[in-house]
Amino acid sequence: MTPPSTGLISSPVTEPTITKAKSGGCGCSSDRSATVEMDEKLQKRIANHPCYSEEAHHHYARLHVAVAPACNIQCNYCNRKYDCANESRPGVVSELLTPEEAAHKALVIAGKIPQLTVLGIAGPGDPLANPDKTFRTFELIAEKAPDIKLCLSTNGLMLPEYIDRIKQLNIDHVTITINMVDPEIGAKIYPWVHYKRKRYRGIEGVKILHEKQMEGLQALQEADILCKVNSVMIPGINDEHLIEVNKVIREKGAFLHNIMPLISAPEHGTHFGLTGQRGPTPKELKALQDNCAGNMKMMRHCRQCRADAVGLLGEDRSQEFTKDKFLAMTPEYNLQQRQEVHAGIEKFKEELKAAKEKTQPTNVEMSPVTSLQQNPKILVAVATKGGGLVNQHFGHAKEFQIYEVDGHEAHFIGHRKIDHYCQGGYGENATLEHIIQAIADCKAVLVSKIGECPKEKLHKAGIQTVETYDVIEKVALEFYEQFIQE
Ligand code: CLF
Ligand code: SF4
Repeated sequence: MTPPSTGLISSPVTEPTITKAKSGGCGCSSDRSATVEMDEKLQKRIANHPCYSEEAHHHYARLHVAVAPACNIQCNYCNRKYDCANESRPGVVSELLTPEEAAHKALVIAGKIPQLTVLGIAGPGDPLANPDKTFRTFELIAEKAPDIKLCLSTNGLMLPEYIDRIKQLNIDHVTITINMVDPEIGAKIYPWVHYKRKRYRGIEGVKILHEKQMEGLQALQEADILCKVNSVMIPGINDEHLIEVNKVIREKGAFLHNIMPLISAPEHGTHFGLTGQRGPTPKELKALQDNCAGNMKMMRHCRQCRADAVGLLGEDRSQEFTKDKFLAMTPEYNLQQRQEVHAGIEKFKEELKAAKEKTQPTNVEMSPVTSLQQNPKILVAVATKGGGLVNQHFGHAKEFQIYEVDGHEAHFIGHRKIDHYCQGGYGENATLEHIIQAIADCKAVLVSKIGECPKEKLHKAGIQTVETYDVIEKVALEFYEQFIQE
């Protein structure tokens, strides 16, 4: 299998080396998310959008341009010194751009990172509270780079107002952040809403926000624009209520639901950070996502990225393209070259699919041991640079992708952010302890390479190591077979 020439993947597939840890209990108990049958047309609309398609996020990149500074509501998890926390990691500040600077940046990056397929506007405030800047940016991109998909993320307050403009500009993907469908609950999240030159406090403002969000959702459905809903999970406030939110948004035609954890730290200076409101644990988040998965398709690969994010979802290349740097670069946007790269990625995806199918136990004789057990589920952690492959050194990973494996299927359920183990070539003991804690519920870590010292410590913690360079699902299923037999 030859990976596409995107600079992402570059070594041969090798035989895996599985190194064992002492056995331990399995921390996983959730059901698989519902699979939604999609027609071909819909598949095509999401096939290269890294947020709307989990598969695409291994191969395609997105760019956010920070052109929208103002906001028209206040969320208790947001400090307005920083980027919009509805679509960004809290505590991050992006460099503000004019629409012209944003278009220049997009053309530079579309040339340098040809796997870039989507341009999103997600802040640093609310894009629709800055309609002139937002729509001017989209116009410039549509004119100069017609193959780039346009994406917008909003709190929804002004969505009904701009639906025609959105449709006219061919913006096919819109996200609304909906944290409640009950204004009583909303009053604990939003202290005020500024609508049509007037500030409304408490429940009065929340009712307006709720009404506009529902109208916006309906309008998107009628206009046949794909809608993703983001919800911030706030334990004790809207965690149980999000099940109701999930039902309502599904009925109103949302395509995808992305439940994100509240990130709240006192140093971010948000109301929730300062009052000690905690965020959910990974286990609580997964349980809620699993609970909602029977109703509709859930997004589990969100990275809560910055308003100026660049690259694949799991990587952050924004520092390579700061304003002083990208303004000095000449755009090298080349439609034909980009189409060739995308065709290469699609071919590679087909090869990956074929490789995965070959490993499916339906085509392979299942061992008697495996068929006797009722497919217990286990978790494995994967180090990957993208491309759907186990292809990253343990020491270089900034996050692990988590796969749930049951003997029939290995499927992505989330990611865990970690500190780099190798910093300046040295492994840090404290960092390793943190990594072990982060993946303590996993039975194995799948990596392209790992040093003897971390390997030994992982084994002591009950986590096996598999060293290989191959398709993630294939390696995970092979490991499962061996694990169960033992
Ligand atoms: Fe950006 Fe959002 Fe469009 Fe994606 S992000 S505007 S839909 S292109 Fe994606 Fe980032 Fe999560 Fe957003 S991973 S924060 S869901
Ligand atoms: Fe902050 Fe975004 Fe909420 Fe506005 S909508 S207050 S920018 S999190």
